[in-house]
Amino acid sequence: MPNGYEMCWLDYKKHCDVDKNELSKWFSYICLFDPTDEFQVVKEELAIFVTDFLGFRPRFFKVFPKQGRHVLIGKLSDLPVEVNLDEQLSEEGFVLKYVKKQDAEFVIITGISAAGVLYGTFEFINRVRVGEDLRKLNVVSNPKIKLRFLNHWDNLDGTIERGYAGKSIFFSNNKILLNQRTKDYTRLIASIGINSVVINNVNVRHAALKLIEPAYLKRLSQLAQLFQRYGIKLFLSVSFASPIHLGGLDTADPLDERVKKWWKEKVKQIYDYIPNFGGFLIKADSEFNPGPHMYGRTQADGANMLAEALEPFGGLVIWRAFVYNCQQDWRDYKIDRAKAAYDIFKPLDGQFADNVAIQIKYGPMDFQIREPVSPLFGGMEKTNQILELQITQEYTGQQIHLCYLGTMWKEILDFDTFSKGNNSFVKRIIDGTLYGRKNNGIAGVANIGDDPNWTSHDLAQANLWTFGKLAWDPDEDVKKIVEEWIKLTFGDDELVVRNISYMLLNSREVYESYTTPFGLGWMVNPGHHYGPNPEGYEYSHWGTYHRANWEAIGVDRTSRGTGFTLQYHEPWRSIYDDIHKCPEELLLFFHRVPYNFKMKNGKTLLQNIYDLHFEGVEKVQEFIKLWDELEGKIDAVRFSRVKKKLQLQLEHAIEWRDVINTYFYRRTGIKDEKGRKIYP
Ligand code: GCW
Repeated sequence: MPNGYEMCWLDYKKHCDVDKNELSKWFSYICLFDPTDEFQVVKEELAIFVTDFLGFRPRFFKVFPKQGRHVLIGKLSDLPVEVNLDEQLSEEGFVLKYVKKQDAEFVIITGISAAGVLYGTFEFINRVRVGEDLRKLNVVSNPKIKLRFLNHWDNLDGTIERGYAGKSIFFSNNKILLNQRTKDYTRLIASIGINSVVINNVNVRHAALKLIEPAYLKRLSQLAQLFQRYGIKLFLSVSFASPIHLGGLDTADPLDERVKKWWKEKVKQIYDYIPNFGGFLIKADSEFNPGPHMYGRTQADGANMLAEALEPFGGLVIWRAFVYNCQQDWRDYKIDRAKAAYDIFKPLDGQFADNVAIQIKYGPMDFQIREPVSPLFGGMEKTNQILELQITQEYTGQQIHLCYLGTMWKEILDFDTFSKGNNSFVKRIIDGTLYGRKNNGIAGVANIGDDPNWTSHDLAQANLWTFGKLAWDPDEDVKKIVEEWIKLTFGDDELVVRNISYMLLNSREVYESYTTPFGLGWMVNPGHHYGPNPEGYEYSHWGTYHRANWEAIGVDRTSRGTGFTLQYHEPWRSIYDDIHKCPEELLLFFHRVPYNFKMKNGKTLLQNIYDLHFEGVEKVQEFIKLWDELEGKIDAVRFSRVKKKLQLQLEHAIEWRDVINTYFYRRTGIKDEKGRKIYP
């Protein structure tokens, strides 16, 4: 750890069982065709890799060799050999290919752009590390999703909203950090194909309001340059009320000419400093942030005004759909927070400018461990859409609990909205194919901080890795993604791969089982959102109620209740509407259900809740057993770090189990059939 932190899957010293002598033959002579000098970072990466992995410094040549084995790198148009492609290459895509030419053998890394070649280099390194036969290399890979975003919720004082892995790597004491770690961060995320980054919190407060002032723009331009070398664009979260805070205006009304003019000048100034600036991410009219509703204008009025300012420079407006009334009265049974985003945005479909994309949280509420997929995805055919996921584990165990999210994300991506008949999957909306739109994407709220291992829980690195992999290719198999990560991170010992992949792939269901059941959500301590509190949000203004009484629980969101189910296309509308057809894992999201309701396994709802909570704790015990089997097979530092997390998880899972079971027992007076300990 020369710099005081580790490099996750990019630690090239960790390795699988490969013949390094054989491999060295390929790397002693690397041919790099780089007429416009764009491949500095490719060279650097290969140099780090060969030095750390094979133990010598590679040399780079521009002369085409006639014999021997070589790595050959360059843009497709610059290569001295012809590469036949089975598939068309897109701008960021790459090719890895073995070619034999007379007495020489080559593994070729190529693409159309420098970014493509860089992605190819990372992929090539990964394949070498897991021992793939280089003579069989034949890969054409194009990213399916255009905008692959990380959103950081970092504040300028160095804190991170919903961050569980230390302090910000971007900001400290209201200053922008730019150091070796920034560069290594950039390497890490470029290696998983991220091409867009928002570095600051969507809640733009205090010093962050001034990020778009010259005092910060200068340094931001250096950061943007670093990002650019790795194919990444810098975006900023800005306040909709900036014309008031920074421009001295008395309004931020998007239709006011002075406001429009102010933004146009501001955007021009930003591009003077940062010519490749990506654009703005906006949280407007949401949780006390200003927005167009304050002036009686629509979300489209607000977004389009900014879009007009950014358009001449090719900039984008990423506008969040997380708009709802957070000042609700719990006594009001008519209003349903789940309906808000659709109600507000659906009528505006078709009104947003082409350089606006609406960023939609995966579920209609807020990143719970189980929610239905937001109906808004199927509701806006004429609008660019970005799917927002939370990599940081706000409601999913805060990087204390093992909770691998790839399995959940896969379900979301594979969800069929039926908006244009069968196969109208979310992944086909955000890859642009279903609605034929251009500026679509996927965004993950980052789970990293300045902890030595970046994510606090070592196994939470798998979430970041998986996010990148699914953003590149939402059709990729999660099991494969997980196994590759394990091999690159912990090596390829069979037991290591088997146990860790079992733990990861089952962890979401396990976490779900001992926390809130059947899509109910919440039940957490208010504010920090950690630990069980069955009525933590029951009488608050946030609109997140379960309304448990002595005989039933859940909110009726059917056509007979709040009408939320009507926002879905058929057949979902009818399926969710019917208590007997509704997928059971979402039962309490859609229905108000008596505790003695018979579920498909013949047991009552309540007995299922009890059972799941007991079983969940047992599964955590099993995880600990599986982890213990790996002692000595992975390094002691990470072994014991994860062990400690698992022990804490067990302790806290027991707390969840007992609090939730006791809550229901006290509400209902119904005993556990199996007579296990529930506190009276
Ligand atoms: O879930 C809530 C979080 C807030 C967050 C907000 C959002 C950044 O508790 O911390 O604010 O969502 O997504 O805007």
